[in-house]
Amino acid sequence: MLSLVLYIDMDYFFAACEELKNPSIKDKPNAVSNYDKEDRRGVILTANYIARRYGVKSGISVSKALELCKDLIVVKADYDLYGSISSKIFDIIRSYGYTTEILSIDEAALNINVNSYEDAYSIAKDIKDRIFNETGLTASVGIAIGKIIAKIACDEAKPNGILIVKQEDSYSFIKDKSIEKIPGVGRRSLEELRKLGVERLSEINKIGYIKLKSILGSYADTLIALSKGIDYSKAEPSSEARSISREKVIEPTDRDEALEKVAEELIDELYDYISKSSIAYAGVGVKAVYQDFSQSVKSSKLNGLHEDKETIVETSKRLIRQLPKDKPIRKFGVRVYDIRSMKGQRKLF
Ligand code: DCP
Ligand code: CA
Ligand code: CA
Repeated sequence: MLSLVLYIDMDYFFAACEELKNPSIKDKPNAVSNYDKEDRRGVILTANYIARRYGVKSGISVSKALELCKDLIVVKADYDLYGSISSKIFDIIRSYGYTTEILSIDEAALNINVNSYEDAYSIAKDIKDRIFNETGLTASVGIAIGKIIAKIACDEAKPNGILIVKQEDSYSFIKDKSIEKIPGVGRRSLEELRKLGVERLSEINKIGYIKLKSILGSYADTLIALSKGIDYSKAEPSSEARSISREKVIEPTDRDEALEKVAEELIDELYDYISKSSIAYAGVGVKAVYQDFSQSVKSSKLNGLHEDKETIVETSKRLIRQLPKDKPIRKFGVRVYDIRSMKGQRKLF
């Protein structure tokens, strides 16, 4: 049995979302900024791979970007769009049932136990394909013994690739990496290490331990191990419960019947999604947001896993009756939690 980390990161995420919204910009250099194109304060947040060929990248000013690529299309960031696409992607990733750590709006790490590297590749391919089929976006995946090496492998697999670093290749893969490429080494530490003549990871062993510790703090031990090809870091489950939800702003109401109707609508949508994705659930919850923005949540842990719609409908009806209704509810949501993908299971039998 191989205990591996699968690291997944979306390709040019914000710009890829913008291409979904407006496909006509897809074959042109484009970038996303926090301000309109004309605005002098604008900074590039990301760029598609066509624009990157001109040197356009996150962190540079919009005016600098336009100097590098005069035809660059600059789109103002639409965080609502990125957030909703991101939750859809994490729903898909979580539905596989592996211990999952969400690391940013567009990346996650999963602990996978497999019998072979071929199996690990199949999982990566399957997740990538499902994300692509359901959102139209490409992701890259790195697989290795630990989270740090897997992330670096993921970076090297970009765009739209899968890179597996086998356990026995960890050391040769990592030892000559530029320290700039190692996640978790901040700009300050980078400068200090460079001053001491360290450019590649294995060179950190030239510096005394005390000195290294003064630069990197507790991360020094992790990096020393890493420089020898050892990486114990695993996905740490995100505190956010594994769940899938739908919610809606409604005509303010305090009536059970009105809420039941909204619940049915939301459940139609939710069930459509989970049945297509072969997701089973072991809990159902409802959420009410009141006109004063206070919230109330009720949930019910079920006996074992369920895959039907009726249980969600009946349980949420019961939970709706338990919600305080001393003030009108303006937003209502339904969720299923403790979810599990039944896809793998079916394949096994
Ligand atoms: N982002 C940002 N500010 C930054 C860096 C990134 O707002 N300084 C946003 C825009 C990115 C998103 O976060 O689309 C994800 O960041 P990544 O570092 O993963 O970069 P991309 O997904 O854009 O590109 P890549 O294909 O290299 O992962
Ligand atoms: Ca990304
Ligand atoms: Ca990322």
